[in-house]
Amino acid sequence: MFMDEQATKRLSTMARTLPIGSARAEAPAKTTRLRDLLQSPALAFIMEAHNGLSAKIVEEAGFEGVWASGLSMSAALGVRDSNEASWTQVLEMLEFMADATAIPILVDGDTGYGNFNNVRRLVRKLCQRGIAGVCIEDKLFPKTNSFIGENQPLADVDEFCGRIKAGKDSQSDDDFQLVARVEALIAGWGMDEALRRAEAYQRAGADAVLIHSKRETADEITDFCASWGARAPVVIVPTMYHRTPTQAFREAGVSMVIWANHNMRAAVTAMRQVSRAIKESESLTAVEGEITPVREVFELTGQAELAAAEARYLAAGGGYRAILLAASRGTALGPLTERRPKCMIDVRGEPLLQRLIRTLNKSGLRDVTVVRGYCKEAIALAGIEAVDNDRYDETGEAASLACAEGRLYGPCLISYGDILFRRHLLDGLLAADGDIVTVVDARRRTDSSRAPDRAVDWVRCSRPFTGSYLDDERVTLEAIWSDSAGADDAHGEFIGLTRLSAEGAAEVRAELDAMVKDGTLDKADLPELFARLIGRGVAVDVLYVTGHWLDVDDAFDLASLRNLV
Ligand code: SPV
Ligand code: MG
Repeated sequence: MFMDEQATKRLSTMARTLPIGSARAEAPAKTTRLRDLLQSPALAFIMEAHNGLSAKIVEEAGFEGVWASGLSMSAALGVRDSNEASWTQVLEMLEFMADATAIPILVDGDTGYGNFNNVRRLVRKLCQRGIAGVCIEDKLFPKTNSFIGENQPLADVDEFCGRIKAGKDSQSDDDFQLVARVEALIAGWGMDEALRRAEAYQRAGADAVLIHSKRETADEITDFCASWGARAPVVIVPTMYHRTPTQAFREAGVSMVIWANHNMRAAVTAMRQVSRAIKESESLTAVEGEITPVREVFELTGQAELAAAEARYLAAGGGYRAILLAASRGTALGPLTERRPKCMIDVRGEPLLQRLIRTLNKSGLRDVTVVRGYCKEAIALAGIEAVDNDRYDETGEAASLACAEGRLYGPCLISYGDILFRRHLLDGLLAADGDIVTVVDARRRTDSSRAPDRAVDWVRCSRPFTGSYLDDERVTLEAIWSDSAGADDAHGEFIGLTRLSAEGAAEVRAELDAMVKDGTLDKADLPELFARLIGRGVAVDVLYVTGHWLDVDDAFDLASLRNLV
């Protein structure tokens, strides 16, 4: 009985995965998890996937395993389920699926792509690529899908047993699973033949048998299970008899259900709908709200992990992406901004934004995204990525930042596009601890070099600036507000330059999403975004500086900038 063998195998796996003296158990191998799913008395479910993305979605949905369907992988490649895709092309696909997921994959190996020799090589390669098991069917290469035609020829029993033995002898992992698929009912050879074949395949070393039926009811399946008993785990594919309640499979003693092709078919339905809607409307607007946001695709494919790795492995500053908010006109600068946004105002022969980007580049930040809006064509600088906020007239800084949300995967730097700062200030910010760190000018509140009626973004922090050499205590943001009057309780001025780690960027994305949902995004500026973050309990660290930066809001600022630079 297979339960006895199971106990023995389990002991051997424990010996492998728990070295003597080890205090921590390693996660069981994918092969072991598939074996346990097949041998457990509970009914297990695995779900079809046909590439890395769909495999991730299967895992995300909570399934314990993936069925790498031959039909679906072929269809995804645009070919028939008749071995038109070569086995190495399938192997490539499987490698992406195995890399993308932590759950076991049972591969539909069709007939094994030939005779015993092809099965040997297939199993060796599957083990090398981290696949947990293979299912081979007792038909002939090239195969035909079981739901096409009648009286498909079956393999000779002894020849097929040779394929099974060869596969089992070739596995490099003790727990790799070989499932033998019995097509006798599909081919119309009857129940006795199905049982005879299942028995032979189990004796040849198959870890489980898959009994396939194309009837609309599960009678054949339940009859097979009643005669088969518990000789080996039974796997089924209820595509045709989908109306049968799942409880009937439990009661029949089935071990595993394969939901065989439903992600591929769902994708066909969704892709057809979207393609038709876009073709007819010549616009994306109707479908945009109905489909997965690009941001979620980044999340699914692990963009945040890459951003964290960049921070770890690239040289200082090199892992950072800068997002510069440069969508507004700068109306206070009058005719100077008639044909260009204020960030492109000439400052002694060079646009302000170009100077800002040069400072970033010198500190190793070469991945620069500029959010454009007013006179966007005027921002044509080499080496930047442009993202447009075409609603710049009705929206504010937070909405501009949200336009770059696809780039907001940390570590990153957010800056107003109309400020300039000394490089040492940027280097200090890049080196500062914290997931969200913003620069505050402690000197600003007593500065008299600015237009008197100008609104300032004031901040209050956990403690004031001291300037002491010995003072390295953490400072965090406590409040932020705009006011044109002097603010006695402020500790300094928010200058619009902030560093985010990957985690900090995730917090900012979450806040922007919340602002979209509650309808506050369009009108909000950056200080409002920060006020919300701290209101939600997110720590915002402060890096105090005393000067060495400039912003350009009006002619007053521009005059002092031109004098200085
Ligand atoms: C597959 O998913 O490719 C299968 C199952 O082999 S079935 O199409 O039902 O035969
Ligand atoms: Mg198949």
